Amino acid sequence: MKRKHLLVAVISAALAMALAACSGESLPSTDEPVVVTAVDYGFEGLPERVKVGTTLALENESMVELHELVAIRLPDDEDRSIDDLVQLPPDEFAAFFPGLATVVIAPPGAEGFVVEGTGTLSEPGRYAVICAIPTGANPDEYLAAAAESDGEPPQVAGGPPHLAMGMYGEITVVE
Ligand SMILES: [Cu+2]
Repeated sequence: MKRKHLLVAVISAALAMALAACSGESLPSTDEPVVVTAVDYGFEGLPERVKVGTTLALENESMVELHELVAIRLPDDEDRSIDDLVQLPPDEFAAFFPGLATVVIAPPGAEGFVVEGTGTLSEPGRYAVICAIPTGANPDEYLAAAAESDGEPPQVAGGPPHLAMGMYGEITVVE
């Protein structure tokens, strides 16, 4: 009899957990920043969905490359995939720049610091997340140029932007 009770309890608990998993997705808390890790060349730990008010932090695990996390809110009627969007010619992709929400930049092996916005995604919607640092750019040179460029993308020597190497993703921000 006791065994049976235990079994019922275990099954009920399992069922409750399964139901919880189905009904409410568990989104990260907005109390703490969600830490995204930059590697050569990609974002790790980028959540698919977050709540409004979530702050993104960036940690750069590369020992070579400077990385950034640029979050751009896409227009509501934009339904192309992020894979399609990053293939667009640069001048067409630039049409999304007015939706720029935040930029966090992180030197090699270091934590990031915010250079645009606050790191917080405060409007619901779909966001493209990209890194546009030129491949192989000298981190110090880039940071110095960025400090003087007044918000424009700094012009420094380097190869294609990291997003062309696959360093991009997307986040959906929900109420
Ligand atoms: Cu990068």
